[in-house]
Amino acid sequence: MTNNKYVLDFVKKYADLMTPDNIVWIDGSKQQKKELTDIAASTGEVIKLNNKLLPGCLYHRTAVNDVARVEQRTFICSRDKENCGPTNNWMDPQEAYAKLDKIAAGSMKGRTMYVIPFSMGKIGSPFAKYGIELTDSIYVVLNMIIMTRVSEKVYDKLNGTDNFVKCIHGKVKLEEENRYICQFPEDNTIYSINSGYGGNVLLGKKCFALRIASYQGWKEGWMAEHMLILGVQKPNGEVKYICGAFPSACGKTNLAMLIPPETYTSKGYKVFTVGDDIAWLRKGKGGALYAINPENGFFGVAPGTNEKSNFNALQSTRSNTIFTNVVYNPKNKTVWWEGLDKNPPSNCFDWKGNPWSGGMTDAEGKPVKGAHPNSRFTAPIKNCPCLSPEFENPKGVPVSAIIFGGRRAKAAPLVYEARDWKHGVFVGAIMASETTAAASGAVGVVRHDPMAMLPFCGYHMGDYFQHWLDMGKKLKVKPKIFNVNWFRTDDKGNFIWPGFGDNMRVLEWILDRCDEAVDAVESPIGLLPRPEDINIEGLDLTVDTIAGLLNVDKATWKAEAKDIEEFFGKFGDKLPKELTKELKTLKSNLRKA
Ligand code: SAT
Ligand code: MN
Repeated sequence: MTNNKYVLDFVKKYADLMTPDNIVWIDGSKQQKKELTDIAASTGEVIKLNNKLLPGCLYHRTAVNDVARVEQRTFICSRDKENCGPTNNWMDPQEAYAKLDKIAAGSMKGRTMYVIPFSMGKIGSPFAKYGIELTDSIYVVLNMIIMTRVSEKVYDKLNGTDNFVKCIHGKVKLEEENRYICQFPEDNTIYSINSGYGGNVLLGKKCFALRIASYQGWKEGWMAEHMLILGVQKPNGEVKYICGAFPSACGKTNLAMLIPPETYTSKGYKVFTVGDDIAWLRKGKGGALYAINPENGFFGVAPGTNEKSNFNALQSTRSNTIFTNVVYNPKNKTVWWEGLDKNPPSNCFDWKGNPWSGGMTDAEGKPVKGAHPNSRFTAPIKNCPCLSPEFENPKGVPVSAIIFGGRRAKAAPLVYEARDWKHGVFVGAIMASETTAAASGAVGVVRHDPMAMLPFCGYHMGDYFQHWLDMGKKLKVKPKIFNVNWFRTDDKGNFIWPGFGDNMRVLEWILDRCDEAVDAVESPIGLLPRPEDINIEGLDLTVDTIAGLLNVDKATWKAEAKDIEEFFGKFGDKLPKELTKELKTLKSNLRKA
């Protein structure tokens, strides 16, 4: 425990409001984790899985109405509405506290409140930020122990100050209509009620490490981004690091852990994972950009993960992992999800807890899915076979390239490079992607998602764009910026590019560009590879197919430019003039082309 006055006051304030029967201070010890697991197993909150096949693994189901982030119920409660910006929902902070307090009052009666001290980033690192989460869910405690560094050492690091993010979570009654995920950037506070789903309740993740941290980074001169971090080791032993921003459920985890095709591994190429979801970036040695992954685990999408698609992710889940909303097989106490293998089990229970067998169909003859499309695994990062030896480096890793990407059936080519940092910020700002099951709402609708931060930016996105431009001015060595799209489809709707490990072929071109080892060709939207410079050795594709994947269709991009203009219009005076200029350049390039 601690005698930090601010921590004690914080705990007391919410204990007085929510009136739990007990308060348990989480210390990060193995013993306490075991005790809590036993309690959760005895109440059915979790099921212990087969200790031989999946040692230390647990199974959990959320409520059926509580399976993804809820963006329409997520609020940025800045004092001035203007600072929230046009892309976030706003609530007045006083109104929000009053509203949530009223709903949460007395809600922990008969329950226990857990106090979780945690660090985002290695404890003591110059990047690290600390938080205390209050929750009435053991599932949340067990997940936080995997996803963050939970330890009493955090109290020492606070050194008697209130320099921690106050995170309040209560399940209350899991009511959809009273579900609120509120961020108070000026108060370093997060308040989340009526949910039990990961992204809404593991408050170190999106709420802190992106929404609150993006605001802190804006004020303090660094950046919090929705990015994976990977290292590519070349045959000469040199390792280069790449950060990649993609919307949720667009393959960040797969890219972060990719296994290069044989033509690369035989030459000695290797890929290392530093992070799969969040990067904190600062100017470091020599004026270069350095990145850390502030998390300590993976909260990955289960469906589609298998030996072939992502061997390293699957390996990461073989011990001490929590599976949420997948299929439970009571026969051998294991789990299954769509795409794990071609042998779905029988006599199981689906993510809703209903009897389920592989091959089951509904009244209309459609297959019944056993796992929810946004079902997840929470796995310790240390389990990852390709974890970078630099993962714990408190100074982070130097970033050579930044890639932006989304799911686009047509518009975006396989890869293109921004002409310079300013143009790169524009390329990130015009990102758009088809929506996925990671958030509630329609799936497959194209929406603007600048830098994949649309649901995660804790302040006005116009100021966020300006912050990107300002960071570029500060850096002496700027990473090159690229855009990729693995998801172009043919007329029948099939993906043209094989993706997964073969994305290494695109990374190679990107790294060659960083080393000035290959030329590029100008296009209206940026610099493109020559089709023959994408290595297709061992692939069932021709140079012509690559040329098609790199095609920039003028009519499509003219429509895109119109759409961007409309989107940019939302930001009014806060849109940096550099971006207006870049849009002008794009339009004039398209006219001239
Ligand atoms: O649900 S999370 O926000 O934690 C994961 C995601 O949507 O990227
Ligand atoms: Mn994410």
